[in-house]
Amino acid sequence: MQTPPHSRSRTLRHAAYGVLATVVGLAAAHLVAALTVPSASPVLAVGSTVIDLTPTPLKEWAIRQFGSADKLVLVGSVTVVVLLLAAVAGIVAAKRETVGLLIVVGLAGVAGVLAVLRPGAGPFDLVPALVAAAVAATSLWWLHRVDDQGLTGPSSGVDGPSRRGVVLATGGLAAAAVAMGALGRWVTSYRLGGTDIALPVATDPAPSFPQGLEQTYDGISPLRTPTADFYRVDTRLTVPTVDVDSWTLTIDGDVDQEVTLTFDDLAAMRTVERDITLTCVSNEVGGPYIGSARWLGVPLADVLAKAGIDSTKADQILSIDVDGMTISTPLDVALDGRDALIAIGMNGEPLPRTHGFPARMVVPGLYGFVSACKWITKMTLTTYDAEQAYWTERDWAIDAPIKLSSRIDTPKPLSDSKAGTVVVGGIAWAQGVGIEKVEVRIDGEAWKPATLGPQVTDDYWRQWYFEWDASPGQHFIACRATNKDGDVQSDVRMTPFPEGSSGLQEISVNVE
Ligand SMILES: Nc1nc2c(c(=O)[nH]1)N[C@H]1C(S)=C(S)[C@@H](COP(=O)(O)O)O[C@H]1N2
Ligand SMILES: [Mo]
Repeated sequence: MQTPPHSRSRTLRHAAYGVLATVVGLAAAHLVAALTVPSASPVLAVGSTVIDLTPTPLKEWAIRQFGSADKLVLVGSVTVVVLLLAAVAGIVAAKRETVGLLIVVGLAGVAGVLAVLRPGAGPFDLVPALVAAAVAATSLWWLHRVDDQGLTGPSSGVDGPSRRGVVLATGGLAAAAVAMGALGRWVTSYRLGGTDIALPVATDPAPSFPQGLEQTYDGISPLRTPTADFYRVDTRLTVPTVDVDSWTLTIDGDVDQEVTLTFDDLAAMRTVERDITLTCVSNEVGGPYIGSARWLGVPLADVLAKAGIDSTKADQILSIDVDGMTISTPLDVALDGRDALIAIGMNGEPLPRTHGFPARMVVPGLYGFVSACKWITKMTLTTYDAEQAYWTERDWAIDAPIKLSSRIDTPKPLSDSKAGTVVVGGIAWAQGVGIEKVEVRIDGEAWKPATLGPQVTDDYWRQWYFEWDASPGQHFIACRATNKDGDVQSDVRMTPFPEGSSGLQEISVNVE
């Protein structure tokens, strides 16, 4: 049996009502989320959950297929599925209004549940979904009233419902959706500084990343530091908000010609992906100011070459951030072949604002205060005699290689453990050289070798663990690292000032 044409157009019309009502609801929710909890916007909450649940091989496939557009493809697919269901809701609502409305509310409900289940979410994360449900259901209900009125009202005719009424209602709702969506986007980018830029696919990608020991042994730092947990050290009280469209990076001073690059210029250059461990000079032995990430960036040498530095007399790169903060880097060290980068990506995302959006320097093997300039906007080729950076003026060292060191992550100092096998574990680092060996010492006795975790790169920390047969009582645990050159971590205690701490970490624990 063939569907009569007017019935088919009626079905299509109601499907469109369902889609429109849902879009209006999502837009309203997006705006409310932008003003409260941006990540609780239904599309994002569902999208993030899908990303988290996507198995790694599928994720890697998507990244290979779509490159940096993978998130776009994902959010797009989620949207398509939601809108198909919304169309079904619209069609159902034409016959059984309550059921249709319930489907719309149910869709929003799923988003709400997912938003509340997100890590770190609170009850407020439910609000955008509630708004979506209310606005979408009300819109659909209202569209039905307009549609009915058109059908039975004075102007109804061969064309079906009052064209004017329906056109005005749908047009008005569509305009409201666009306005709320755009406003929500603007508010979010205003509040977050708009770091949602597309990154280039690395010309030279890093190899696949091994599984870390943290999968097996609780308490050891994850092999890759989640961006949200990455230590942050800078002189700022508030984080700079940089508009990527007007941001530029200038190379000047003792160069052949001054050069200014836009973000797009930079992103269009050869990009490399590198696993590198950053360390802060203020880290005490055993301290927290160390983190490891996968960085995407342009080799620093390529950036400097744009300005031409073959004949430079400079011995220093003086980096300047968007607020005039200065950080110096020894030029010969930066150019000695190590993977010095102007980084624009961290762990597969644009740099977060706290870590230097849109671009920062990363130099493996140098403490952050003489290399890792965040929010970088200028590199001046100059000499240490002519100009001094912020920390140089405060008498910190100018050439500050990261010292070979190690840290006990578990057990925690002064914690209680049960007698029997206790896993002692942590990390060790020797950027540029690599870790050869980590040893553990219990109660001042002989050093015993720990088992090392996977090797990532020599610029990356190494996890380790040691199975200790613990007897009741108070015990002291120490660790020390040896690098691939055979150098053993120094037991000479030095303070972070002026060139980084040294010494061995030794903790006391209680065994019951
Ligand atoms: N603009 C700017 N960049 C900066 C700093 C700063 O204060 N301002 N601090 C530096 C220091 S001391 C370190 S250890 C690293 C820390 O980088 P992170 O906050 O991304 O971990 O950034 C470096 N870059
Ligand atoms: Mo630092």
